Amino acid sequence: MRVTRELAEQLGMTESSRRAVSSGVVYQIYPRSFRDTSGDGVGDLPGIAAGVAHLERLGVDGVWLSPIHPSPMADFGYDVADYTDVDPLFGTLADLDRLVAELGERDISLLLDWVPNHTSDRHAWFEASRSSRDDPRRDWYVWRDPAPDGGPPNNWTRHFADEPAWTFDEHTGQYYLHLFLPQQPDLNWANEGVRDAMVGVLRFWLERGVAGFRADVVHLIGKDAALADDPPERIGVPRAGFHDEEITHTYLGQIRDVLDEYEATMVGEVNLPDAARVVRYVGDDRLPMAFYFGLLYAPWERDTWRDVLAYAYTHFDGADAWPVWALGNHDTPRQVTRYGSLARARAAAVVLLTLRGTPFLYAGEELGLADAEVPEDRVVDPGGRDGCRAPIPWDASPTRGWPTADPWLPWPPDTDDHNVAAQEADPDSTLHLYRRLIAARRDSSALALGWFELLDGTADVLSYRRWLDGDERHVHVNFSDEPRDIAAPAGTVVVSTERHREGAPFTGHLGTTEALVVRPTP
Ligand code: TEU
Repeated sequence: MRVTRELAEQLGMTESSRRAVSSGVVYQIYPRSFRDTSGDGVGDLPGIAAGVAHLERLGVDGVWLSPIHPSPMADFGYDVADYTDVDPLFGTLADLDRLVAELGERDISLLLDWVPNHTSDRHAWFEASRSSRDDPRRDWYVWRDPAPDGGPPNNWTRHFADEPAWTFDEHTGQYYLHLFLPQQPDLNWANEGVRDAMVGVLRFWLERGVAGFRADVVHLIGKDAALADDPPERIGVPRAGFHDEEITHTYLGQIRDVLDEYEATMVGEVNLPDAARVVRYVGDDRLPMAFYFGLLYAPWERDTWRDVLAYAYTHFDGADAWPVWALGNHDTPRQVTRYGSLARARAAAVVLLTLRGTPFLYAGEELGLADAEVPEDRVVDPGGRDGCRAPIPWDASPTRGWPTADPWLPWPPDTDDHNVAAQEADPDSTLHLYRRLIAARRDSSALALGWFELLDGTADVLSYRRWLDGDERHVHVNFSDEPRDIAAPAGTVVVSTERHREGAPFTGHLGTTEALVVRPTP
């Protein structure tokens, strides 16, 4: 739902919230896996353009692309070697321009992935930086002398392995910091040249008509100059889960000024477990919005979901911040795999698409995909995340609508039923459930913009209401694998995981793992 300035004013929304809401429902594409046109078994930009009709029918308002820039692919694009170009694997700048136009014609905006914390070790900035201690780019990265024993400068642990976050550079005799792979050196945001260069990167893409960005691990960019040791209980814990420095908010202020010039948006990946910390990254002088991953990491348990929602809204509503929710992404096993059943994944989708906050979908979840089983000899990701990155099946043919039957990763399971064409043909499919949910959200100001309040519900059933002015919806989710009857206000079923119930009166009965949206009787 697009929110004009006038409507935002009427509703008393902050500018940050208005811009966040305006991106509606966002669909994440992992470009390697969406659709291939070149025949090399890796998805590409013309492939995404060929798939826009699917996005339009789904009804999404925005698309976020995981990185498409030139990269040695040590972390599959999250190691950027050039921020202002497109990797030939994915196509050309002209392909990107065409995609922006194709999406724009359908009123879908494009968000790129901006990776501000680190570059590739093959980026020209890092090659210069490591060439000599006197190079003007030396200070663009975080270099430190060895500890007195010759070991790393502090006890920080990197991601993806229980190893130091430092690599020694023989040539210049110092260590450089990398919170992720050694091929992903951390930039030094304390250096003004780095900040200006990154602003230049944002401008480059905003000038080309991009609507905004997803900012990769943006909470990591500020570093305390002392780089003090972690306390003993944190040794071995990668920093991305707790690193939280005040100075980052100042850097985000400079970023926000640029976004504001273009009326652009940004969603920060602030991977902190405490919503109270995450909201501090959101506001009119910092990020327009930030992911909150409380539900992404929650097991399929009614009490846990209830607690996460209660705590999150206390902090987000309390700070007048608009949350961003996701149940899947390219780093996390898919919902069907995590919860252990398609029925639960479908019920979870009802929650995702009826929350207060912007929902992000991960390509393939609308098809009910599970993770691919990746045999050992085909494992490619250093972080063990290949399963959720399997290619999207477009039909049931041997090549699943791709030019090759053997793409870069194995297919997900059950592609006979779980492909775009088959799901399209079956009105009871997960794809149609997602479409009905997105349409219901668009049709109801209570669902799109309204307030959130938990209702009492019965054990095993999560119940909440959304409302705005005269519009109201109730959501009931049966977390148990048996039917449940609850005492709830009567109304009409608007959307259900059991399609045959839609349009019928709601009397408090919920089938096995059923989730539904009710318009209460006034
Ligand atoms: O992810 C950050 C992050 O915290 C993840 O490493 C996550 O904790 C892990 O994957 C769980 O298995 C972002 C990107 O989404 C990820 O793909 C990149 O690898 C990472 O940053 C480095 O850029």
